[in-house]
Amino acid sequence: MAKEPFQTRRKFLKKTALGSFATLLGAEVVFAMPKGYIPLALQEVNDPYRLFGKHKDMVVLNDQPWNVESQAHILDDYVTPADKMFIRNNGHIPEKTDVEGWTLTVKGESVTAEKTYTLQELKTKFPKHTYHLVLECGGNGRSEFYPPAEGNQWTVGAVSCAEWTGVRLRDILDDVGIKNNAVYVGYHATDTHLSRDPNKESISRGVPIAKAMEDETLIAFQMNGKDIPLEHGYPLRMIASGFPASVSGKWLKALSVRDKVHDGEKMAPPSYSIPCDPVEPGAEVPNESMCVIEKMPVKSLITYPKSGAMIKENTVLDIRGHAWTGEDYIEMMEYSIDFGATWHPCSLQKGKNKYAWQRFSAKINFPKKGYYEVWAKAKDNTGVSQPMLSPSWNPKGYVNNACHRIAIKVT
Ligand SMILES: Nc1nc2c(c(=O)[nH]1)N[C@H]1C(S)=C(S)[C@@H](COP(=O)(O)O)O[C@H]1N2
Ligand SMILES: [Mo]
Repeated sequence: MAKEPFQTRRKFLKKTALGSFATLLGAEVVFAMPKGYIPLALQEVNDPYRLFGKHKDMVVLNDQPWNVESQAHILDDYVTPADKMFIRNNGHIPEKTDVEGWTLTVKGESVTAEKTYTLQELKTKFPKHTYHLVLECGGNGRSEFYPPAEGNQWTVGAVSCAEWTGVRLRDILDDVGIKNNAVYVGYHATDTHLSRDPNKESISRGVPIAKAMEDETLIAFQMNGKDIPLEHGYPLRMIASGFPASVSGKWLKALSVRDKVHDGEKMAPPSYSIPCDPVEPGAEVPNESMCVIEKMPVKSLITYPKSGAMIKENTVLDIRGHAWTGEDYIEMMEYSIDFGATWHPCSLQKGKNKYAWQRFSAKINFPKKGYYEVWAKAKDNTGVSQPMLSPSWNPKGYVNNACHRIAIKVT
């Protein structure tokens, strides 16, 4: 067990005085679990008050481009507030945004005629819908793969579930008129390529036509009842929950309705792709043997308490968190305090709508003093559950849905 620097402890005490969970538990954070946890003192070097107004426990993974991760214990809200939402960029955030003159153009081989809407037209012409939707980066959990995969070393915090308001992509496509041969809808955005080459797009992905037609696939202009924050796509973005969040294009300017799989930037393998057939860890996989990720796997996160909490013997520990899946819904949630030897049910709520995460909670009694890990495991309505170890090693480190675990010490 690593000793904490004095700094960290002092800051921690300052925080508990503000009435955080620790007073409730009579707890103090004494160690870090799981791997990848960054002590408070180091995070504060980032000066978070300067950074997009994000919560001070957010972790900056990269600033060229900006990639900022949340953490399990700050994702406790049922509706993720803007300040606790991870940021994932492939290029530079647009510097100038002309909202007054903002338009969305729908084009491509499979539209009957190209059509352009102003922002105002979009907001007034079509019915508005609000959904509570998970956005999870395909690379969330990458840091746990061995051999390591290159890329942002997300631990567990590249996930959010905010309320998104907008119009259905389907309603727009119906209004434009699309041909029977439509296969895919690709997005085009205004962020700048890392090289600053104006002729290059930083990312231009999209969804198969069936996904584009779903009720919950939105062209959104509000998040949690307000304008979308700039770093999350202001003034317009696509939201297609259930797929890797890379399909949810921010700063949306155009859509291409394609008669083939969209071939935009970062559409083709190895981007957002995994081996079509399982490979051994460390294998080299040619692009032809990689398949683009669609549905995201069953997953869950313990959001309370924070890993490393200490409790007194004979006290009940309340845990809670969220569970979600790329399709259908979570039917059962279980926890273990003996490394998976025995499992016990959690109570589990329904989500507000499809693709919303679902709240779970449990009351845990520990049999005696000592060190414990609480593990959580979700199961969907088709009987598919989460693996306990990082599954299906893949060269780019995507879709790790291993059980989340936190450390607890009973004294
Ligand atoms: N235009 C644009 N859209 C984008 C990206 C981007 O770099 N540019 N990143 C994608 C990726 S990889 C993810 S995980 C999500 C992250 O959304 P957030 O930053 O709002 O959390 O946005 C997606 N949409
Ligand atoms: Mo992502």
